[in-house]
Amino acid sequence: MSKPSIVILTGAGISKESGLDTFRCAGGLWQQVSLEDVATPEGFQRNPALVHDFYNARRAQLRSPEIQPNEAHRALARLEQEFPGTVLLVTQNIDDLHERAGSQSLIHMHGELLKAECEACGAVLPWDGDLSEADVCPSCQGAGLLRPRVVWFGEMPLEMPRIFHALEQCDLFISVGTSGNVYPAAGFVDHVQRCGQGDTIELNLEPSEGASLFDQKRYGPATRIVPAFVE
Ligand code: BJW
Repeated sequence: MSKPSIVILTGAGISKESGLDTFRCAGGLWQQVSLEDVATPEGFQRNPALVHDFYNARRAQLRSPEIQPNEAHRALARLEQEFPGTVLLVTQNIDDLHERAGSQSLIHMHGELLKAECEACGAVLPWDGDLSEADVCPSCQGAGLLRPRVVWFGEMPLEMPRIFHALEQCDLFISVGTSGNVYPAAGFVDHVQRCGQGDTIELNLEPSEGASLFDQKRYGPATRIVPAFVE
């Protein structure tokens, strides 16, 4: 890829109007389940069945016909098509709505719901059905060692060197639909301010934790403010 001059970070807020719950909004996922139980390696060790149930239900929901990319996902895909080679989309979301909208220059820094990973051999496999302790890794035949390909608290997010490099080089950093509660993504705006030269803009329903760090801010539902910003 040539130098990405626009880096876009997205979070759960961009998929909210597609019908997927956010984590920290009223009624969000962390009010439905305990994050210590379902989003930490320790929780998975303690009770793998509970963790598989949580991700199996989210995988089934993602595959249901009601869940489709929305105007905000489509606007970001158009931006990439209009300026080929200049956009890097970094999503914290594990859904596949950006891909389905047409984005190609995309990093899933917190993993992908439709993939499994073998804890024994490290193989990463497409996985669109239920996952359980009975499943066997097709690469190494290890049983009971497949886990969702997602990044839990205490684990290293994916492709961090590439992301930090892009943040340092970019002319514009756009943050969409994220609360700014979870690091390292919450620190990207600060990284651009300290180590880069790009302008920074927040597009969100309401001010995030790091809102004061952004040069510009626009607030409202993603399906309204993202297309308006891109057009
Ligand atoms: C709308 C809308 C609409 C609603 N339109 N907007 C300091 C430095 C570094 C690390 C740490 C640190 N302090 C603590 C840590 C450790 C920890 C951490 O951040 N803890 C915090 C709780 C403090 N971080 C980690 O452990 C991470 N690993 C790590 O740090 O490794 C070491 C490292 C250090 C330095 C550099 C590199 C590495 C791993 C974090 C893994 C997070 N995993 C999860 C689960 C993934 C799988 C799954 O989906 O189940 O990721 S947790 C969850 O939170 C998920 C999300 O991606 C993530 C962020 O949530 P997001 O997207 O912001 O959603 P919400 O719900 O919080 O916000 C939604 C927003 O949308 C709101 O603002 C709404 O207003 C808005 N909204 N409707 C527009 N219609």
